[in-house]
Amino acid sequence: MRIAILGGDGFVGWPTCLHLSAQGHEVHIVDNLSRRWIDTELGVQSLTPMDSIQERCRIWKEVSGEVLHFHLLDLAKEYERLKAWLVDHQPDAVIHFAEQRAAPYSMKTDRHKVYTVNNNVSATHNLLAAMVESGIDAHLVHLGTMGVYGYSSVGAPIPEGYLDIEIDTPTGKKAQEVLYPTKPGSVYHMTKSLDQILFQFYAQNDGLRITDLHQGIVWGTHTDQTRRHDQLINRFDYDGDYGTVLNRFLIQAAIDYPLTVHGTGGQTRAFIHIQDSVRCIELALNDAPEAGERVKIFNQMTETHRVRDLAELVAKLTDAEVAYLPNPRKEAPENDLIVKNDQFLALGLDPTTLAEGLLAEVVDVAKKYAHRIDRSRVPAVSAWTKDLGSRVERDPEGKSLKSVS
Ligand code: NAD
Ligand code: USQ
Repeated sequence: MRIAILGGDGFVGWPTCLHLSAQGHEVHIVDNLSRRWIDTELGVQSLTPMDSIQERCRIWKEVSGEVLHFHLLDLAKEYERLKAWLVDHQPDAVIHFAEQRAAPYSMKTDRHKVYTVNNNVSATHNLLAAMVESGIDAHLVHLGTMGVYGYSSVGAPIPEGYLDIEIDTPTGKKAQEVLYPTKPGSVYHMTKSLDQILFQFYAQNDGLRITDLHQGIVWGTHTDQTRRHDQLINRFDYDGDYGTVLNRFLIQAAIDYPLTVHGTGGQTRAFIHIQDSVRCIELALNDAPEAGERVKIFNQMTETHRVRDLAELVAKLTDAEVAYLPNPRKEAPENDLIVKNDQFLALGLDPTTLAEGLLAEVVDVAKKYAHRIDRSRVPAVSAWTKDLGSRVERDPEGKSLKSVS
């Protein structure tokens, strides 16, 4: 297949490009490199030394003999170029990662809220309109999030996108299928909820073939392909805005920094290893809906864990200390989460679980590059509201942060 990978320079996008290229697909990376600019804005860098995208593509050609094509294009701001690109390249599939993906970044200031909504919603809508207008017949696979559902403890498993309900009508009860109600917990997660409505409209109105992957928190760093050469290494975010919880605990353990549990750590979240993430995308690509079919929605996760249990697990493995800190986010102190992922299991996903070997691999990568870590950027200081912000202090050593009683 000829596959356009939008956002292919990112944390999930890059290993996906390598995985699909290794399978013989013709891969085109489309990215505006905004994520690299955001590192500059925040004054942080990936734990791992990332080469330029052009250099990464050159190394992949040397290692595998396969060509990766790179196109610098902003989906949100360059609608006409995007449309012309689709007409010129006629991809069979489009994988859409190209959004601002950090909840803390999206809540930093009003400017960051506006940027996240403008970037993410415009990117998705421009793509949909351009796909219709260009007349290409491509399967669109979008990376959405488990966070569209919210994390309430309803006690029943979260289904894969749709909920069967009964409504009362004057002539009796009628069955209906609706999108599972959204309850986003940040401006970023809200943009993914808005994306869902855009997909529903374009599937029903224009017959676009769309798959939306509601992904959990991705952890790990290496895949089979990124291990093939030092310069193919994936990005690894550790800072308080872009670092995600399990990866952060692992690097914190590696640099002897207390594990930063927010609140009581009672939040339960869905997780997936990066190797499974790229495999799921491959499975979804090969299971495209027909034109006129409703949007296919998969829950792309393999297990759920409570944040404090993860901290205890990492602490046990590495002798790290655990710090219970004021939570900068507005979120339930405790929640349960049961999630269905039957569709991927039926398609052949063999889940990678939180094996000690894989956890240790991330700690080893972090130790190797520990000299690149700026400890002052570890604390999560972006607050959901001003009063929460006043409780959060930045301390490079993580020692004097106020603890929650
Ligand atoms: P990332 O920030 O590392 O990568 C996103 C890429 O998209 C970057 O290379 C960025 O430059 C590019 N991009 C952003 N806006 C663009 C635009 N307007 N035009 C062109 N390119 C643009 O993020 P990631 O961790 O790789 O996540 C990829 C996708 O998966 C995101 O949509 C995210 O919401 C979703 N997701 C990620 C996780 C996770 O844990 N990382 C979990 C669930 C879902
Ligand atoms: N947390 C801590 N300590 C930390 C960092 C986070 O306790 O040092 C807590 C947070 O308060 C939250 C949970 O861990 O309760 C998860 O936070 P996170 O930053 O790991 O994940 P989140 O903000 O939800 O976002 C990440 C990705 C996003 C993706 C989402 C999937 O950045 O792109 O959509 O995971 S999900 O969480 O399933 O919605």
